[in-house]
Amino acid sequence: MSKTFQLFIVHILIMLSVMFLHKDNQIATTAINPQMSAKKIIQVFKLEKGKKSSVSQKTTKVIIEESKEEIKVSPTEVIEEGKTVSTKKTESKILTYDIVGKKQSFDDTVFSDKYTEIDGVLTFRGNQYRSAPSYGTVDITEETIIKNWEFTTSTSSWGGGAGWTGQPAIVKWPEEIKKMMNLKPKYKQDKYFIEAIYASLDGNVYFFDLRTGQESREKIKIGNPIKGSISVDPRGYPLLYVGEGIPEKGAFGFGIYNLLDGKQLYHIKGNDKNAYRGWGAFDSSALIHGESDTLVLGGENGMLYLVSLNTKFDKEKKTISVEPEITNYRYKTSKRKLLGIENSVAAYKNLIYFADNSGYIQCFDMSKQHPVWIIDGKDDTDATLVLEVEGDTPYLYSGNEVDIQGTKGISEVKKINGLTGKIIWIKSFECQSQIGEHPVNGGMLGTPIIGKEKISDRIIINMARYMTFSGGLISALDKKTGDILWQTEMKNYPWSSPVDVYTKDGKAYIIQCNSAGEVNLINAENGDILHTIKLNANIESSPAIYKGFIVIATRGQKIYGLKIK
Ligand SMILES: [Ca+2]
Ligand SMILES: [Ca+2]
Repeated sequence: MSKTFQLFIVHILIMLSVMFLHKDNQIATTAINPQMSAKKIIQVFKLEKGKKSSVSQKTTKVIIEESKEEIKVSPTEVIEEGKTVSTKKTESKILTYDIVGKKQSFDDTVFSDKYTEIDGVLTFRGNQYRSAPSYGTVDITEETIIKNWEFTTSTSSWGGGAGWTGQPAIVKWPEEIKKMMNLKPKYKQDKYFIEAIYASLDGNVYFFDLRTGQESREKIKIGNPIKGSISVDPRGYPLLYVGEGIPEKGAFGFGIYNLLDGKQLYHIKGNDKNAYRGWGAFDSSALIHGESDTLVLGGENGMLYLVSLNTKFDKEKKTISVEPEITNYRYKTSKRKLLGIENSVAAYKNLIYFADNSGYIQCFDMSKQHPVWIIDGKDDTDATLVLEVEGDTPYLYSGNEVDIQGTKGISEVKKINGLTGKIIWIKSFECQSQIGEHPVNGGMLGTPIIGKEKISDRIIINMARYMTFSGGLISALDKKTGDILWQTEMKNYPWSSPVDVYTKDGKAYIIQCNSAGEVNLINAENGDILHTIKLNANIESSPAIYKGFIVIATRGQKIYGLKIK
């Protein structure tokens, strides 16, 4: 490449980012959020000549001054150098924090676009953006759902089947790994074998042949009921990560399991002297950054976990071990003081995103180990944030529950600039809630869909207890404006996340389950319900889908294998 051409490319890039940021700014001035005060945005663009590399570095400075807004978005400097995002510590007075545990560097933990090296759905919503709950395309001719198989779990104090978020993993193992594991012999030889792995409220993790529902190996007895969603190592290593939801038997926390023999390799106790809260559950589904051998996880004790796994996988000897070293980010907020991360953290490069029971949404820089921004999400926010990169900027979508607000309130769906915390738009939905000793909250508990292919202009969200006590809503919102493109009301509410599937031509369908045990197939272009089948009980958990094969559990002790036709 000639120097002139390089400069030309750099200029084009800068022009594009100027246009993009200005566009962002324009949207902000017409934002629907009534609480937003006038903002002054100063943008400074500085061009630096590349030192060694042929690619010039781009420096973008975004300073946001706010007069009245109660939560101050701090001046943020974003410098893109290769893969990492460089940030400044938030100046918000709402937050005090420190880093505890082992002092270690996570400079190499920079998530790339590709989450997993193997096929399948390996963590809650499939990737670090939490935007891939289905794998592969599907041929849809009849627009119906059929039941392939069902399996009955045992029970614990919390019953069986699965609860919220309760998404299974679906994995196509590499041949060499398959042969090492404790699978039943016939599956080791079967090159079409796909494994579905489901953690149950009964305290077990079950393994199935996706096509038949037959158990593909011995279950793993965790002991404590599991509410959250398991993760499988995205490197294809035989490692399983399981967060426990309810203390019932033995140590309570988060376990790492060896899938060669089903044995526990390591356990993190959730009730930790370093945590500000004693509740030790992990509903959050782990993210693994394979290259740097790092695990990232949210805890209901209020701490973010940054873990060097120190994995040793000897393929010759067929052994695997981990020796975790744990660093925690812990914080307190001055206003609402409810601690606990129940959502599964999202990641963009070195930035980690999560929300908490107080409703605060945060961006944390793993490299600098400081919070970058914090904003008020209005109310308890357990639904996992989803992320999409537009140009060079990650945007988040989040929605809150109706919980702290009382029996009636508003769920706000927000689009947020992931670099600055600036709110792009807000859309409000009136919902109800069951609060008190046995809460069954309304508002947003399902994780939104980031539309792709023919629905790439929209996100799909759902609402529990919408307008009425038991009602539900599923709706498509314009990514740019938050405008409602369609909305479909349901008699029964969804805690279960909607899942998007696509045909080879990019036509989009949605699977949406609800509290009456209904599984709906929905046309993603207009919200029409095309087909519904009814399972035996309330579905709180979120399905995972592999090439049209749906795996989903109910609160009624059942796990199902379904198929879209
Ligand atoms: Ca919560
Ligand atoms: Ca809640």
